[in-house]
Amino acid sequence: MQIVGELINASRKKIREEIRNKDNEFIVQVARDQREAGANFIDVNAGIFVGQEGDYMKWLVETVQNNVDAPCCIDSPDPKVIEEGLKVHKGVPLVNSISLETPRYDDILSVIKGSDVKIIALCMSDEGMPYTKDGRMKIADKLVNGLTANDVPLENIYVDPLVQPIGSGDTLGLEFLNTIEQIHEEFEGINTICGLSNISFGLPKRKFVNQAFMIMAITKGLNAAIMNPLDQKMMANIVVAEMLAGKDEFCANYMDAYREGLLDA
Ligand code: THG
Repeated sequence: MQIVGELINASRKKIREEIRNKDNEFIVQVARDQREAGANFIDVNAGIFVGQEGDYMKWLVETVQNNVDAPCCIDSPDPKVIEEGLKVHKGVPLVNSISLETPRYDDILSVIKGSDVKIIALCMSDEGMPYTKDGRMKIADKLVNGLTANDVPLENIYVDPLVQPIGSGDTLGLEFLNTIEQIHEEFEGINTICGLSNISFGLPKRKFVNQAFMIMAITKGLNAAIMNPLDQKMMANIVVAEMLAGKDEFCANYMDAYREGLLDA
């Protein structure tokens, strides 16, 4: 599982204040904690700062990368903001995200064309959010084919079928899970990703819902997630579920995690 630490997101009250204050120390600590807990990418999102989002994005990428050795997940629907983040980013970032919406599709494509970035392909179009597997696959097919036609290799594409709250429809969990399965069947070597905690929106005790959903998604082949890596039970579940799903030769990762005390949560 490739883990994208979600905590540096301006929709969170404390983070919003510390971004507004440009409090280096606080942001660096949140980045460092997530990295040490096992995050492979640090998500940075300044989405609520309309008009200044690009400036804050630049500051976030620099602040994180000057202090923590990790690539960022540059999280914005605005191509201009992504461009600002890319200007200062070192190494290979994860761009979050392209979708089929106009003009986002063309604009993001022109920002990333010719570079070797990794990119999230979000299953959203001008018709809005798809609810069924078929609706999601129609968008996913167009996005993946469009990206590969523009020389983005499958290994750099992360399809996000868009997790929607289970509280808003009984079958939304299954439609998502079946989409993950079909994407891996159709495109060998591609990645799938999601904003995991969307599933539990509006429910109490969200951690349990998120943890169970992660295990179910691993059985369908999910191999990346935007999530809270500081949830130790979640991190332990991932190691176990991947072993049980046949992704851990000789149980080596499981035994490493055991020795490192990661299964004591
Ligand atoms: N897909 C893609 N990108 C995404 C999402 C997605 N980026 C944003 C989001 N969804 C994933 N990131 C977060 C970040 C933080 C929180 C949830 C998702 C979070 N939520 C608490 C809540 O909702 O209760 C906030 C509480 C607080 O203020 O701390 O922390 O789906 N490609």
